[in-house]
Amino acid sequence: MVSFEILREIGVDVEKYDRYRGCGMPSHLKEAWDENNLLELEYFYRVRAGEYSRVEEIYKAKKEGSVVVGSFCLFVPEELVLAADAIPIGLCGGSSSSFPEAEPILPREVCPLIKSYVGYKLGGICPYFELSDLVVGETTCDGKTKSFEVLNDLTDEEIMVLHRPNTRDQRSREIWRDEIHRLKNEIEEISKEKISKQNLFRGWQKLDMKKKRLQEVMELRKQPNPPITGLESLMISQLASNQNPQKYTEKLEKLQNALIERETPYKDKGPRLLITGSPLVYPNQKILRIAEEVGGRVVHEEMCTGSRYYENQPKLNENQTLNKMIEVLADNYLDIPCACFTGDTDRTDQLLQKIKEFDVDGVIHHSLRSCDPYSLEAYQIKNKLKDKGIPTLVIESDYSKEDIGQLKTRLQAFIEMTK
Ligand code: BJ8
Repeated sequence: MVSFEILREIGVDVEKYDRYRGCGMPSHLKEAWDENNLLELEYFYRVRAGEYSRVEEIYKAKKEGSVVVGSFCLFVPEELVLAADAIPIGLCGGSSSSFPEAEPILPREVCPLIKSYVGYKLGGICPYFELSDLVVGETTCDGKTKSFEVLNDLTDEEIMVLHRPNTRDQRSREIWRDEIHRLKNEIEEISKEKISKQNLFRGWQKLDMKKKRLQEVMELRKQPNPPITGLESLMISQLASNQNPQKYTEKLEKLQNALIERETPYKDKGPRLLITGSPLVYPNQKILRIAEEVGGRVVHEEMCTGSRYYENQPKLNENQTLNKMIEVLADNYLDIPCACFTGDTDRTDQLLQKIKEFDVDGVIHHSLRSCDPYSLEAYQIKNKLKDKGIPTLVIESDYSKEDIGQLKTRLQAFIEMTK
């Protein structure tokens, strides 16, 4: 556990932090651990329970001159941050415990993810926010875009906003490459480190190792009897963007070896499910947890806290110029299959490919309440999957407990139908 002295020193409101931190080990995970414990999963459970925090490690690194770059979205390339020997960190945004801080300011119906991170910052509750020397936002959905203005107005946080185009045509690619150059310049300025092609390549290598390992672990779920549950997998993916890359990769390696020997923890052969849509940000596991509690086996998460994070890694090589590397990086990031794009928004083909690879019986399309990009694409995706004979359940939810009963009923009925 991190000491309150450190938290106080970095600017966290310790009293609120203590009151609001709701990220301890929830009972469903404790039960899962008691039933299926595997030594190689212990690290992930402990991080999930808030027992191992990175605050102290980052605090010490900062004392030695490192800088921290916080972000909320996959569109911010961690490679550039690592290239400057800086620390990339995903910021808090998955819990309703910070809502009371944001509610007096934001409209009632705003997306819970946005309400959550705005609340974390306004309340001074997220230590990673307070440790960040640079916070990078992005123009993805309108809610996020405007929320950074609110934070800029109400806090002393200077948020750099990356202008992500809404399409992927050539003109948009040029604009986006310029934006990535702008980010590189900003990181160089705050870190006082010049990003050379050598250190960009090294930064990329670190990340590539981590993402490849994560992908290999997740692909073990293609087996008829997956050696790891959806709940365990989500817990691991949710931690991917804020753990020490080297340590996380080592833990994944050990886990991968252990999973090769492990028998499936699933007691029943329930339908194999794929979940797609808005991200399930730590510690939110509601939908996936219920889907497995009522008998489903979630074998793939097509979301930013899932395969969008580790798939389609850019391929850099040492013979490329720095400009070429940045171009490859930028193009690759622009290809992240987020529903915020228009023009080629049809993500159905990619989903169909995954449905085949993971032998999926049914799809859960999840959107966070008030999330327009995902709730609007749901109709399109459901119809197209229906034409291919894939049952799809469209669910809208938030961070509250109020809809648990209703979700159980709907997921149970869906699983029965899929069987
Ligand atoms: S790359 S999915 S992390 S934008 S849920 S705030 S879209 S209203 S999170 Fe996302 Fe980047 Fe895309 Fe991934 Fe808006 Fe929807 Fe809220 Fe969202």
